[in-house]
Amino acid sequence: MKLDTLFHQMVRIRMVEEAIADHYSEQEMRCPVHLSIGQEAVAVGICSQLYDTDFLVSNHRAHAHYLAKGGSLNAMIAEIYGKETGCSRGRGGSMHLVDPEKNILGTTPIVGGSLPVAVGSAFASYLRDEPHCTCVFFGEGATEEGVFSECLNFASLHNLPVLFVCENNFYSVYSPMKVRQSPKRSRIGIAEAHGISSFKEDGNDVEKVYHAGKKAIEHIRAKKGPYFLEFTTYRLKEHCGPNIDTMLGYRSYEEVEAWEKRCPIEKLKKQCTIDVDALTAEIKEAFCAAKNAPYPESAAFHEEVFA
Ligand SMILES: Cc1ncc(C[n+]2csc(CCOP(=O)(O)OP(=O)(O)O)c2C)c(N)n1
Ligand SMILES: [Mg+2]
Repeated sequence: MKLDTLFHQMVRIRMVEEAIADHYSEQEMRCPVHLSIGQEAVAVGICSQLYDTDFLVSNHRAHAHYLAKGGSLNAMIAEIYGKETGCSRGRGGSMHLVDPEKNILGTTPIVGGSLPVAVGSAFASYLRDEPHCTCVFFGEGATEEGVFSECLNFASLHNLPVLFVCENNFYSVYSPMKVRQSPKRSRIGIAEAHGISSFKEDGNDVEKVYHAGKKAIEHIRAKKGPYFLEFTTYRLKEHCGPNIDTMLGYRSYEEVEAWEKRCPIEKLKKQCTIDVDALTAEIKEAFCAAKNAPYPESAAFHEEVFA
């Protein structure tokens, strides 16, 4: 994989999310958005190695994962605008992204809730003797849920082809790690204790992510069982919404500034080139199409909604 290609993917995701942030105050997107600005390298470094036939499951902060796996940009933007042309027919919003053509099974906003979906998908591949890998992205907050251990245990027990990717951005909403997990608690240690091969890496360096991902995915494809990766990274915007939130005081200006300097895109700008105009045009078109698309018919609104 060429570095230019990885860079292109990261910039595309960044530009899409910046466009979402720019348009958000128009109040036409009637759903919350959790932006991945600052975290793009993890999504791109991993998904660039997945085949279309591999499965993806993700969480509330899923735009980057969905786009990096090849999910339709037009369908995602239309979904955020609540339109019938959206990937969940406008019923789900930003946190319910799905693209069956790319085996993006879905994104679920219940913290930890994507883990058993992914393990179930990997279990299906195992039962059918199919060679596909299932990759699941989750935050470090999800490792505090009981279902995390249950999923590791089940995946290890059955040697399932599942890649667990933990994006450790050090916060769950406004709560830093130090009020939630003992500093002695090791997430890769927990995976290891379940018999799962694990590795921790810098998630703001796309080449490092790529190489860690390559080793993990090769392991899974060789039927050696599940793999757990933890990447340290940082979200530069607020937990939910388009703004910066440093004024809230739960994290310092110095901390945010230090991570801005470690932005995965900035550090590659001198080495890589891309056609920004083509990306701008693609994104503009997606927003125009979404804005002009129809809302679901009110009589059909209950269709495909399970309640
Ligand atoms: C079971 C559950 N508890 C609480 C929430 C509210 N909530 C939404 S996102 C979030 C933070 C999760 O943090 P993390 O998993 O680290 O992901 P990040 O937002 O940092 O990407 C919380 C607590 C939820 N959606 N589901
Ligand atoms: Mg987090």
